[in-house]
Amino acid sequence: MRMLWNKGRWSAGLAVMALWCAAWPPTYGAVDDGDPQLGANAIVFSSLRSGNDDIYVTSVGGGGERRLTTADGQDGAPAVSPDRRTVAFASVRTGEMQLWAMDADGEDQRQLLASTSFDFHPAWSHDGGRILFQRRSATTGFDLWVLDLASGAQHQLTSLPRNEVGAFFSPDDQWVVFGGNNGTGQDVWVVPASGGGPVVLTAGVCIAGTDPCVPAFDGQPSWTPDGRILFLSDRAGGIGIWTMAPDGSGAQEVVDLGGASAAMPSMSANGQRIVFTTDVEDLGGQRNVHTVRSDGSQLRRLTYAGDDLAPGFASGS
Ligand SMILES: [Ca+2]
Ligand SMILES: [Ca+2]
Repeated sequence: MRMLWNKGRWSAGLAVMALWCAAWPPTYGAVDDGDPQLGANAIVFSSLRSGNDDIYVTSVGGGGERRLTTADGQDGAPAVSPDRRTVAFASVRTGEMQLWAMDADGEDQRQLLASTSFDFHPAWSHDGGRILFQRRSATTGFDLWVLDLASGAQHQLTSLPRNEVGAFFSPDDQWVVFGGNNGTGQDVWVVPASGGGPVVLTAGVCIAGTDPCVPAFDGQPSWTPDGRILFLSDRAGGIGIWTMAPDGSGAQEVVDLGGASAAMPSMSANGQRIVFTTDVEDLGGQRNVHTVRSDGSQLRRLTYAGDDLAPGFASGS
C-alpha cells in the first residue's frame, strides 16, 4: 500500500487515514490537504447507462465505481490532470458542447473555456499547462486547438478539410497524435505541438489479403509512456490494438479482438496495461470497459452496465 507523504514529513495519523482511504473508496489515493486525488490505478470513463452520458470512475480491479456527473445531457471525454486532482471533460449543460473541469471527487464543476463553438475532447499536456481539444468549424470540420491554462490564450493547431479527432500530446509534449481522414479512410496522423504540417502515418495500409486494396481503418491513437503510438486497426482482418513507432514504422499487434467492436485504447503510465471498451463477450451488444496487459495477456472486463466509452487511466499517458 502506498503511504502518505505530507509536505515532507510522515504522519502516523495520516498513515492511518491512508489505510482507511485506500479501503474506501479504493479508487482514491491518499491526500494530505483535503484535495481529492485519484489513485494511479483509477480509470475514468463515460457511460450512457443512466440514459444520458455521464462520467464515472472505477479502478483497475473493477472496484469502487463512482459516478462523478449527474447533469442532463452529454458529459463525456474525461481527462485526468497530471497531478490527478482535476478531471477535464466536455459537457452540453450550457446548451453547446464546451470544456469543463471538476475536482477528482466530482465537486466544483466549472466551465474551463467559454466559447461560442462546439469544443470537445480535452487532453492535458504532461506539464499540466495546456489543454488540447477539438473545435468544430463550419468549413473545416473538427480542428485541433490548444488552450494555455495560465493565460487563457487559445491557438489553432490544425485546419485540415475533414475531421481531426481524438488528439493527445506525446509524453515529451513535443508532438500531437490524432485520428484524421485524408479522403481514403481513417488514419493516424501526427503534428508538431508547436505547429506545422500534419503528417499521415498509416496511408496506404491495406487490410491483409485484399486485392485490390481495401484501405485499413487505423484510428483512435494515443501514446505509450515510451513514446510509441497505440491505436486501433483492422489491417490484419479483425479489429486489433496495435502499437507503432512515432514515424509509423514497426507496427505490432498487442491483441486481436476478432469480430468485436472496440474503442479508444490508452495505456497506463507504468506501461503495464491498456484500457479500452469492447463488446468482445457479447458481439453486437453494448461495450464495457476492459483492460489487457501490454503483452496481450489477461484480458479483463471491469464494468457490466454497458454503453461505456472513452476510458483512461488517471495516470495515463
Ligand atoms: Ca449527463
Ligand atoms: Ca479539420
